[in-house]
Amino acid sequence: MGYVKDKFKAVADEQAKEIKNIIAEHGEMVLDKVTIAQAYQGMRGIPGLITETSLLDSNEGIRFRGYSIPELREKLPHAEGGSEPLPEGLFYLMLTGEVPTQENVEHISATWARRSHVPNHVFATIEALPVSTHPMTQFSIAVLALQTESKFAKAYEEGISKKEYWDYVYEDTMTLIARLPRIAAYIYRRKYKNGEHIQPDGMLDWSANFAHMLGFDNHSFAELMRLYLTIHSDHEGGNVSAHATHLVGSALSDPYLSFAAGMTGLAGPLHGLANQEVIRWIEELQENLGTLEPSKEQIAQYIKDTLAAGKVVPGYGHAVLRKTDPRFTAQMEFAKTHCPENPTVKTVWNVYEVAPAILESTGKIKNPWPNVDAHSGALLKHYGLVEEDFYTVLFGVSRALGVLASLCWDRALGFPIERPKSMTTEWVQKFIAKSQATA
Ligand code: HAX
Repeated sequence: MGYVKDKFKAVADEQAKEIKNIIAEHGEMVLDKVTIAQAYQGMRGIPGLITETSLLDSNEGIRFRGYSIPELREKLPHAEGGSEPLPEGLFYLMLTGEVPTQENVEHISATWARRSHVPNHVFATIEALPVSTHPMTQFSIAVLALQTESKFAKAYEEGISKKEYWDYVYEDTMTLIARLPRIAAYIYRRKYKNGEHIQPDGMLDWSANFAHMLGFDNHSFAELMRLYLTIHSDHEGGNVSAHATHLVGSALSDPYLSFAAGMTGLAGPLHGLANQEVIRWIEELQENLGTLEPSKEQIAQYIKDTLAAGKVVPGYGHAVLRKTDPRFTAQMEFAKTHCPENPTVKTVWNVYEVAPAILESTGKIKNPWPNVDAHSGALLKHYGLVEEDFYTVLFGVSRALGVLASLCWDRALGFPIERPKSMTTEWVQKFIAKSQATA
């Protein structure tokens, strides 16, 4: 076994013992009540999942194993000459609970580089799709095509003990993460660069190699990718992509199948596709007004028009967060250092100044503050990655780190198949009548 895998197994065994005790001693403790409104309205706030990799506080934002994003930017190892965290380090942290050393991170970079070869049939599968196919559809299909490589599926078919599930899921996780940048870059170059593909450079870290294969070899863009791939990785367990991966994985579908489910969820406009929608919305605003830097008054009017047309203002609002998303702030800080004069970046900042008050004044939007997707497009456009319908694929590559680390945990902790109870409205009506009769 590799030493990261050994370490994960040791930490997971300890945690499994801990959980056994918790269930034995406190298993009957009630966590919260569940209301009828929650059952109808997206199960908001119902504590019904265990996800070890990160925890979301509605006011403070995400913490990965207890570390906030500013702390991660400082504590996780950086690339030589860089100052942004390497996502390899975050993966190690999510998997083991410990901040990695430079050596740990280099070990993961090297492991992923070694495993990054994508079989030809995956490229052939992508090529079979019309070039016009949305990149997220191509990406999800490519992940499914790669499922032929699943060690878990093979081992399960041959017959393995439950105790070994985690091992094969771990192996699939490492291979899948290693190959995603190559697949994503292939889709990008196929769709937007006349199929002129760029071979991987095994000497680069995971993010810099991805940037290189996309066709961006400058230092500052590689730094953006390191930050981007770190901050989009995980947002505790209840969001659509994480929950879908976890749910499908609970049926013992292998990591490829489970991750593909997560990606089809990420492709929704209320979730990951919002990053594409945000930049389109901003560019429409610029186009309609005939200026790259509309005034705050013009922006305010445009927001009101968007709301009046019955549309959402993309990049704003969140099901859990109630303050500015620290992932937005991290990108804003990056932009202040690298491209403070970019007009689209400045427009993003001006939207941030006027949108919350307008959204709040509707009286119904619970969180008027920006989320992660409000900023990313402007940064990517600045560096020349202008094809916004590719943006959610970048998000997807990053999201693999969190949801697949969690899948390793799910199997290491022996979590069972997920099966919450559902009701019909007739059942709810009878329940209300019965409760009122006994009251
Ligand atoms: N613009 C306009 N209306 C909004 C809104 C926004 N940005 N955010 C919420 N609302 C509306 C909702 O549509 C809902 O309206 P109805 O009652 O008429 O149905 C009402 O306000 C209450 O919604 P909420 O409780 O505040 O928000 P939800 O938890 O239901 O939804 C969403 C959370 C993120 C889906 C929502 O805020 C939204 O649609 N935002 C815009 C899309 C977006 O940015 N999505 C990305 C979220 C982050 C993420 O997952 N990234 O991948």
